[in-house]
Amino acid sequence: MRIDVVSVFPDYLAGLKLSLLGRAQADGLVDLAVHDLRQWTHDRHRTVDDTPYGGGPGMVMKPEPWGEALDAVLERGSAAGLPSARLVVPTPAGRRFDQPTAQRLADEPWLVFACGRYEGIDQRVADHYAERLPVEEISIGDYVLSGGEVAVMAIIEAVARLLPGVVGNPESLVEESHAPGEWSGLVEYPVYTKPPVWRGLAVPDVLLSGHHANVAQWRREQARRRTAVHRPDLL
Ligand code: 6GU
Repeated sequence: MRIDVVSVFPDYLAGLKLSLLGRAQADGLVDLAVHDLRQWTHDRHRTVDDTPYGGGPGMVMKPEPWGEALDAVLERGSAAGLPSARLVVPTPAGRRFDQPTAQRLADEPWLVFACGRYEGIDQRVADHYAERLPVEEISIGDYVLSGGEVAVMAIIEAVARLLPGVVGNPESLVEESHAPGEWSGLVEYPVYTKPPVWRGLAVPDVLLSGHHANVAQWRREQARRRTAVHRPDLL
């Protein structure tokens, strides 16, 4: 999968070079490029924002640098022979991101992320590109971040670990929270490792019993209990 990210804080995305995602890039499973939006400004102050039409607080990102940036990124990818891109615009006003959305994005060959800052990007940018390719405005939850960078990191991490070969043992994707299949609609059961007693707290006996059916039943009960307490909306 090819991923392009455009941001005024490209260094923010440096974390994507680490851990599982760093390995995925080294292995050639993910080809990730981060671009500085200010490359596509032409004034001395490298201006990317301006006051909102209609008044109100804050600043809005100007459309011209975004147009030049996205044209360049899309042109480069097409020239390299990539099939069509999907543009993702992170915004608290977007559609809520969830595991099915992560799976749907993981099935795409090429994702381009446009990270807004301030009060957001001039709406004409999303509207213009929607005439040229699929565009999705996505929110990662009901709270406000100062910019799209952290949201994009969350989305990319959720998407990349679904790509074949990125997670070493694909079975670990099966029983985790929000996974599709027999565990769908339940958050994950609690997990334990050695030692058997830590600070006076013992690992539940059933997990040491070696009785697989009882372990499976206990885990399902625990997943249901946790879901009822933490996420009654899922039941
Ligand atoms: Cl995608 N962006 C920003 N700035 N805030 C958010 C968000 C995105 N999702 C939730 N809050």
